[in-house]
Amino acid sequence: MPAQHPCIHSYAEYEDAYRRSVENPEQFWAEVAEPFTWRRKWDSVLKADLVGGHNEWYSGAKLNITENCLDRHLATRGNKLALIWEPNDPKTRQIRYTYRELHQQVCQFANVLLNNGVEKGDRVCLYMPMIPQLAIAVLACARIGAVHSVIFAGFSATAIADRVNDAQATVVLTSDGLNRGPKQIPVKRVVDEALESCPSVRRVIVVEHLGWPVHMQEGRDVWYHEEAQEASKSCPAEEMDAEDTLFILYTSGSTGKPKGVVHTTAGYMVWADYTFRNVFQVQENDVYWCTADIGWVTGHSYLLYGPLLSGASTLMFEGVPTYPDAGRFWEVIDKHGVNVFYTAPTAIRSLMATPLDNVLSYSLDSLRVLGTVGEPINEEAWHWYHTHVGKERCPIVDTWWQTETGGIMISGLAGISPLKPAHAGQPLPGVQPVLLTQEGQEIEGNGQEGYLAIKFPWPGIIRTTYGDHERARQTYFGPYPGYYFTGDGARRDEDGLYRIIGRVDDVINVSGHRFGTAEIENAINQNPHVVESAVVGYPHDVKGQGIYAFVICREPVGKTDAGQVEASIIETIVAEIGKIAKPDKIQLVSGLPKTRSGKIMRRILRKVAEGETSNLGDITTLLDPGVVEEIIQGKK
Ligand code: 6R9
Repeated sequence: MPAQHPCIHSYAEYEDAYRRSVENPEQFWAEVAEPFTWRRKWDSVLKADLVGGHNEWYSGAKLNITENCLDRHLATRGNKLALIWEPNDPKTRQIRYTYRELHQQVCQFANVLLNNGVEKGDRVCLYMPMIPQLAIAVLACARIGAVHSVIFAGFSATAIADRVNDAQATVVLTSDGLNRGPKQIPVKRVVDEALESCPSVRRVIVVEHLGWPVHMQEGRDVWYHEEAQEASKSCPAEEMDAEDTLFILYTSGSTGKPKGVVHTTAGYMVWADYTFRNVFQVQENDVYWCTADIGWVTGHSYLLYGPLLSGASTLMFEGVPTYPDAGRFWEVIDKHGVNVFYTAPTAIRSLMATPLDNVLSYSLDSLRVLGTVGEPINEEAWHWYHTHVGKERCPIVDTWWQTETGGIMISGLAGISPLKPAHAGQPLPGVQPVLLTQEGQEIEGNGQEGYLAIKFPWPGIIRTTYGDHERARQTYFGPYPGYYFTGDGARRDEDGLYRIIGRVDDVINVSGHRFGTAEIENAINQNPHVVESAVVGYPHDVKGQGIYAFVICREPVGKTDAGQVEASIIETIVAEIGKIAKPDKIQLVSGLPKTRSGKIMRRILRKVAEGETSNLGDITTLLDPGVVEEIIQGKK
């Protein structure tokens, strides 16, 4: 029998674990790590550095994360379902893999990678649909010590190329096409276009999914199913160092290009498992469903690694919440008897907007725990979720965390912590949040608001940004040396529960996806009509935040041409980043509000976008206050 992982069962146990994690973090995290499968134990639990950002956990330990996700469960859970796959079209075949079968699939895929020359430390980019082979391929990379970097399959060719080049990936995994609701998308074609500017890539492995004919480039492209014929279903796991890179995941920041967030092996593993089991309180026979795509961090930590590390049955869904109709989520829950359901506020808000019958016609009896992630959940959406989905019997865990934190940081523990709508709640053991003033003073006491920072490392903390540690240092550890800076603002209420207010930097959160305003502006500025642009977020009923772009064109644009120019700007953004970054509003302007030193005053643009033009604050420092009036007049 594998050693038992400690799990919190009551509020008193939470308080006790929290206290121990602060008083003696090294002993606490050594105990949590103990039951995993280690080839060699660590020399030191933690080397902390919240100034330079060089944090290390379990240094000297040797392990492979897939032995912990798969091999160690075989004796006790070999015939238990590990992965349940629900296709886009409810009438087509589901796929189910037991732990034993998933282990074989991962080994086989790992052998295909090895046979194609992939070595430990090589970067492999995955641009794939939400099909079992994506989960299998991610684990196959980890099995042989290759670094996986999953790129969400909605990004454009240019965005893929940026990421592949930054990671200097040698191999790309993709498929012939993907289903998204009623649409089919030729994924391989997008990859082909991207790879025209990616000299590092020497091999593309294509998984057949739609059965579409695709162009295969001689000497570079191979079919997975042909390669798999020769590949054995057993593959020893590569021995990895605790601090060897497990994956890179690109995420937007407030400046320039997305950065490659790096997570390493042991700390990430311990954190993903510990947070999963304690937050969701999953029971041995539960079916657990996280609706996130594996292209985002939530899919990494809570569709794949967390559940498999804990030996849970995890459901993976290929489709979208509204296909074939807006009852699909609830249909899937009834069909598979889902007990724990984890989704995003934006999905809840979009389903709330459809007739209530869509949800009321399903029993949802199996549900016991609900969760949300990605953005603040407004009270209305919280109550709808609690009443109509949870039938007032299921606790909701509102989980705050980030790509950079590797796993959940602030959240209730299901059925254990107090519930308060729109509040993430209390920190998990090991997490020491503080509120800072802009100058970096810690704000004491409850009923306070400030910049959210973390004052002690936790096992899942970002290790670096790929190829550029200085960027990580400046972004996360530079603003307030000695603290990890989150970029979020938060309020600590009278009871000490945290409510996340939103980003305090130039990051917009659209449907739970992060975009830097600079990133979208860079894309818009590629359009030949455009001289300059400024992008801000504004409140949006379904997406949380919408994208509002103010654009200055080269030539004055008449009313009749405006539509065409706007369409062309949208086309540019779709080509540079992808459809997910399409602005909700574009306003063509003749100037932008700038200070005398040439800085765009986004504060004013944000107010205009929010429609709050009666109180713009002090605009006397502007170079040309006249542009503000023009912008207000032209507001969409
Ligand atoms: C996991 C994930 C991180 C940003 C984060 C914050 C926002 C995430 C939230 C939340 C309020 C929650 N965010 N969860 N805001 N309540 N429960 O979403 O990672 O894509 O990196 O985004 O999302 O602003 O800083 P990521």
